[in-house]
Amino acid sequence: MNEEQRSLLLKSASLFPPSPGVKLSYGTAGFRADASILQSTVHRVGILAALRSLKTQSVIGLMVTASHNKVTDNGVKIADPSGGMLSQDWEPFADHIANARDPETLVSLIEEFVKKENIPFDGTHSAEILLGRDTRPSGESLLEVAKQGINSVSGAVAHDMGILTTPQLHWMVRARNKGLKATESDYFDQLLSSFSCLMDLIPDGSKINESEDKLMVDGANGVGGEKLEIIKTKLNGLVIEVYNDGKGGGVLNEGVGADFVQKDRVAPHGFSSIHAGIRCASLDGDADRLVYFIVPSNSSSKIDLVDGDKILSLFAVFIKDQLSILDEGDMKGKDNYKARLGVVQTAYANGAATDYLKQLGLEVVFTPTGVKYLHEQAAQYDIGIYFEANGHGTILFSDQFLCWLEARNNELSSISKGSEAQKAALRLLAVSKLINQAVGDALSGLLLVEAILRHMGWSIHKWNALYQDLPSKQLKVKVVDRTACVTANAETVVVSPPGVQEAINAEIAKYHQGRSFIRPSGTEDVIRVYAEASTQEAADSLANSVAAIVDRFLGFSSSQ
Ligand code: G16
Repeated sequence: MNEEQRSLLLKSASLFPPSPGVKLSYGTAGFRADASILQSTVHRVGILAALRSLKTQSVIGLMVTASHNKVTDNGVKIADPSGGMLSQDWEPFADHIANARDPETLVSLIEEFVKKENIPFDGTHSAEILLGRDTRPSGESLLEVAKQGINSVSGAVAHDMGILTTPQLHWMVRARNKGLKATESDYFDQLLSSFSCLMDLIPDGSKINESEDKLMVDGANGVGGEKLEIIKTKLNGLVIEVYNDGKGGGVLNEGVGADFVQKDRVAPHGFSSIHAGIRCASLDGDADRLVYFIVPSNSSSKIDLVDGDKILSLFAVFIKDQLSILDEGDMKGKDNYKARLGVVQTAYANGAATDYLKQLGLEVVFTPTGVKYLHEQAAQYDIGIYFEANGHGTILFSDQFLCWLEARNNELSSISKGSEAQKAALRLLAVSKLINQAVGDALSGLLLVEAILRHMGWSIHKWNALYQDLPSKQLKVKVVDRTACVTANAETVVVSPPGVQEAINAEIAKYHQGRSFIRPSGTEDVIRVYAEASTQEAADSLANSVAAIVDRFLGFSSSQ
């Protein structure tokens, strides 16, 4: 690093000193905390984004968002050249620089890392970073701070893409690095054209009941509702009404949004028994999660939740069907490519969902919570579908499979144009364009769900009846230090503190079909508890007992 660069970094970093006593870690989805203490972190992540771009010689994304967290929180995360999450080998460096106590320590950490990673940091290489933010009030000023971090690296250029959903920014980064068109209107065009292609390929006779036609969407008072308003008028054959679009004075994620709906099992603000039986969906604050639900006619009851597991199951059924149509057509063809289809879940997946997917004959694998883990695993297949129960997920297609599919479609269109096999190939190609392959995306996921329901001629009730969820309950417990809880085996076993897992096992043994696990949250300062059992009462009771164990071993009373 030359002197000029060093003094640029020192000067810029001295403007954003870290908040005393704050130690942050690049968690499940980047850094998250109360927005008031994030300036120094965001500035340093700006520097990190520039270094990542120099190292990969590709466009990198930086998103300012705290997704499902409360409105006063904010966060920052990096999108890698593929559009996916920051490579996990860089996370320790992210932690080190975020927690460096002064500009001098920060610069020596950078110097050391640049040398170790062999990053071209001599001012002769350029770096490019796309910046986005959600609608949080703190977003605009934090994004300016990120720009200052980026500008303190010579040769680095920041492009402010404005207010975006998180998945839009990831999509743009992926598109830019593939040399494709990458503006917001390109994103909308791709979604709209592939959706309309799927709608055009719906088999005759699978028309849905007209009264089922309307979709009510809860926009979480965030950016997703705003973007959905833009595209909904251009969707042929689908009527969407957006509630909680942020313009009516509601607060982001407060009593609204996918996280609230999925965890509390109640209808979001604005939804009542007048919506009973209608197909409803909910996005989270930055539109990277999607769940569906049915409001009960009796306002005191819980909603019927159609969660990420059911979305995964719907996608899996559809894709499996299309692959078998293609296979039948292929009997006559020369090339019999056997696509490997796999699904990825986490410990939060309802036991009934996993059983259902296995009964379909699918390969099901588990990873810890966090899209970065699921995504990596799904990329091992020709078609990998991953979903967390909370509504985060997408479908990945291998380049090799897509190449084969394109070729097969061309061949079929010359020998049997309009055949069922060719339609199946076209549908799969359309799915690969509609679904956001960079990261889970509530908007593109919603359009795919809608197109598949039309294709099947299914109502939300029929979809929901694919299998019946085992009753479950989620709780969160405030603890002294959540990092003291260490888990293994895709978060199903607690390895530390000693004795916790044995105590949980003893509780589980008391319940028929009982299952429970705990894990430290990566986005909030809590330990999460999940429990499942044969009745709701039993699941609630198991969750409460396990929460009491967490409190006993890790809670504030344990430290006295
Ligand atoms: C983020 C991650 C998700 C993960 C969630 C879990 O979601 O992107 O993959 O499921 O955190 O949060 P926690 O670790 O607190 O349970 P989001 O929507 O907040 O970005």
